[in-house]
Amino acid sequence: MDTEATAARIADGDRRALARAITLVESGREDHRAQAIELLEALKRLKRQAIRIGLSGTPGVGKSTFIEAFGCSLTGRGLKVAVLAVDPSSARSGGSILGDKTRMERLSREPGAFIRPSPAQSQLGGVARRSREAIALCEAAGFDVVLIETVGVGQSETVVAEMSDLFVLLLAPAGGDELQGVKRGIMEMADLILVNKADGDLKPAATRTCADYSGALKLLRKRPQDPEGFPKAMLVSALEEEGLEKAWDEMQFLIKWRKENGFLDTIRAEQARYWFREEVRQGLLRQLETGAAKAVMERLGTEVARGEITASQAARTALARIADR
Ligand SMILES: Nc1nc2c(ncn2[C@@H]2O[C@H](COP(=O)(O)OP(=O)(O)OP(=O)(O)O)[C@@H](O)[C@H]2O)c(=O)[nH]1
Ligand SMILES: [Mg+2]
Repeated sequence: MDTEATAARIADGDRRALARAITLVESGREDHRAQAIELLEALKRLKRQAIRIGLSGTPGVGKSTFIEAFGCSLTGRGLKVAVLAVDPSSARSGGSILGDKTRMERLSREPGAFIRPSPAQSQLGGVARRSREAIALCEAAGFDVVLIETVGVGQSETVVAEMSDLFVLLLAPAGGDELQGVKRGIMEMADLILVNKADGDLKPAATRTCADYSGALKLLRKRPQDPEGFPKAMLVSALEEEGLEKAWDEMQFLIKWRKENGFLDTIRAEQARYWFREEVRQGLLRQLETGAAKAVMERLGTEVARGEITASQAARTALARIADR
């Protein structure tokens, strides 16, 4: 691969070059990894930035419908929109969230839109790196907005929040008056809660749910990166395309405020530091999987089990030997 030429094509907004580069960052092969890193370094020089919006919600809340409608409203404003997915659960049928690209038929036909389904992968660490790098590629390709979708079933929200400028939680109207078992930790990550399906018969329930969450958000500890009134909860209907413009206005307001107050840069800097540490951690864990490391662990483990050596002493020896290699 000619890195400079590929970088130039991506910078030009060439979709095929972008798609191929994403395939490259998804690859686990050592030589591909080296090429990917070189390409990302070259593209970093462009210093292009998109608004990165993380979007999470449990299955069925309307993520696909929302992304389709919201994405189209953005392309309608002349913005270029990329949609990526973070899906740690390869157990899902087909192993890809945006496998339902057909359900985003309208958006996928928009010339200003780029939709990339997630590959079937199981390991969250690998998915996270691939997603971060795909975001960087989309930014270099000149997209204005990158939407990162994840299905809200566990740790994937944290992963997505750690690579977004803005984290949106999509909720459906609750049946009763109880909060929908949304974990406090996830609420604390949200910048904007959108209660979807605020239409037809569901409207009263949606309105109640929205009021409940507005109240709950006010009880959270105030974060320095938030202007007055944030995080906030709002009503939308992805199906009837209601509230989407308002949601976009709120997002823009928040981004602008954070930019002007220096938080956007500090958030990104902290995220970069987080991912650097995370990759080193992952790399060290992978070292444990090598044959030599396994042999050391096995041998010392046996000695510990036999009572010949203490666990602490064995751990110290193991770390020294593995780090030595
Ligand atoms: N009434 C109403 N129904 C909606 C709305 N948005 C989505 N739905 C419906 O809710 C169902 C699920 O919508 P999806 O967009 O597929 O939900 P999802 O979150 O992508 O679901 P998964 O991909 O399974 O995680 C579909 O039948 C949609 O038509 C809305 O604003 N109002
Ligand atoms: Mg979906």
